[in-house]
Amino acid sequence: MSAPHIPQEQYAAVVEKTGGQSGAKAVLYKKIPVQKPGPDEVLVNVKYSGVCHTDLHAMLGDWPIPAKLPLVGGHEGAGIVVARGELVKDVQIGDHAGIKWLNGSCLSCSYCNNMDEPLCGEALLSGYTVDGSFQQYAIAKAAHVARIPRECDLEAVAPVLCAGITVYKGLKESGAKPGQSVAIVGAGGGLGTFAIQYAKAMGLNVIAIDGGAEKKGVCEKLGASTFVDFQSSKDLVAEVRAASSDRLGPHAVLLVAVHEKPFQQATRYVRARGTVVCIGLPANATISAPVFDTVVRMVNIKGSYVGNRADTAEALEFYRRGLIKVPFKTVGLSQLQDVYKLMSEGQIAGRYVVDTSK
Ligand code: 8ID
Ligand code: ZN
Repeated sequence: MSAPHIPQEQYAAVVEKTGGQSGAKAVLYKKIPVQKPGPDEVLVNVKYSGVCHTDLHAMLGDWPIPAKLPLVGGHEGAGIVVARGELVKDVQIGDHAGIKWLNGSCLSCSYCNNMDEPLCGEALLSGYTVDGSFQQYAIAKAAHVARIPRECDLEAVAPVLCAGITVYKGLKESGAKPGQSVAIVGAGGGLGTFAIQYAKAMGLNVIAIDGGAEKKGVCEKLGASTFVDFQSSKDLVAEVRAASSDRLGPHAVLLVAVHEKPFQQATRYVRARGTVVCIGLPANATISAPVFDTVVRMVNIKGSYVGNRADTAEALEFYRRGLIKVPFKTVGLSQLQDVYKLMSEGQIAGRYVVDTSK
């Protein structure tokens, strides 16, 4: 096979300044140079990339750690390997591969050794500390690049690379077992819709919480047994409790919303001995719960952060087996700004994917 042609320049969506408004011109669609992979890296010709709320947080400067500038965001990039460094042996030119949030890690610290590589102090983050997948050619460490099975459609599989992996890991962290109930908060959004599908595939009963008729329709279609509307509910805590089969509340709660309030509510409706898993990352938010209640109801509150390489392979395998189907819309990379606008207004049911060729 002849070596793929790699151009000198490519189109990318570039953020030059964080902390501004999500309005016009926050993202520039322009040509930038194509980088060369280092010895342990691969260059992926990104075909499609999902748009995660994390990309919007990065652009707005919502979080306490600074993003690189100028920044090419994106961490749900699905494409084809077109070049590799001289040390890379197990990824071939032509392989289908994914640029995910964890772009690289040291592979030798205590966290990496124990399969907790997202906790590595040297972790490189796609679309945050290194350029990500909102460009036609992106780099990742070969050890971390996701191996996408050939039969998976690159457009539809792209959002699995963050949304899918993250909620799959969160559900495992929740300890919920087949037949038990899980409440998914923010269920109509990107992570939420994937969470409904993974939870269903794992044999869980899903209580979906989000707002509005469109999200209700999507959540029910994906398999939620109950939808609780946070915008119109008179007593959300009572409604969520009542939705579990024995009315004692869900065994687990997956928080993927981008507001602080639901983080405070969840500890009130989770059942005794249940687990609240925090995944969403609203700006400047804290989580607090009454100590008395937490103790005497033995409530477990924890965080969950993306997934390791094994979680990545497992989440992709659920997708390959046809168990995960989530609605998505595709637009050109040049329209990323419009996607951010809809996202900041809470208007997206499911995920948006950008096509890097347009
Ligand atoms: O590893 C991680 N922990 C990780 C990985 C990936 C993403 C964390 N995240 C974070 C993102 O940074 C973001 O903060 O998860 C959050 C959700 O990302 P997303 O799913 O990409 O966002 P979205 O598509 O905008 O969905 C958010 C949903 O929350 C609903 C909205 O209506 C929307 O559907 N929502 C809100 I805002 N407030 C709500 C409330 N009070 C609510 N749903 C229920 N109750
Ligand atoms: Zn993400």
